[in-house]
Amino acid sequence: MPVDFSGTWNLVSNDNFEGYMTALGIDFATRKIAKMLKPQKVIKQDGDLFSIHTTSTFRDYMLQFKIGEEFEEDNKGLDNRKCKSLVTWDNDKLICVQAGEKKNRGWTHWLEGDDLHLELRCENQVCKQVFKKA
Ligand code: VLZ
Repeated sequence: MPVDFSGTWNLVSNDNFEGYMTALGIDFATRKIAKMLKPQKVIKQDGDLFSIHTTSTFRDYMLQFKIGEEFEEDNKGLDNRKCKSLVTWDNDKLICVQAGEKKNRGWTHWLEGDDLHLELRCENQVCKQVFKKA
């Protein structure tokens, strides 16, 4: 296993979350609230099994998956569009492809020093988030 993402992580920067949410078709009022949030991620990594729990004062999102095993993702509370998701390793990066109605949808997690990085992609928009260990 290349790296361990396990832990509780607090958002410290969030670049172009607005663009990402707009690409997902999130309405204006929801975007206004969501872009003020400082979500926390609780990641549990046990071999090939992961859970990523993103929590905030407004909404929570829970994801569980196994590396290399495609699953149906409902994106409940986000854009509510179903997609087929697949998470794989690319060296020390965790890459998720979310195949569905939206082109180029997915995300990448990696560690840089003590920080957790996340790139969220949808269509031509890229959101860049950085988290620090709680
Ligand atoms: O994260 O795909 O760590 O799912 C934001 C909740 C959750 C705040 C964003 C409410 C999920 C937003 C990002 C209302 C529109 C994401 C994956 C990678 C795991």
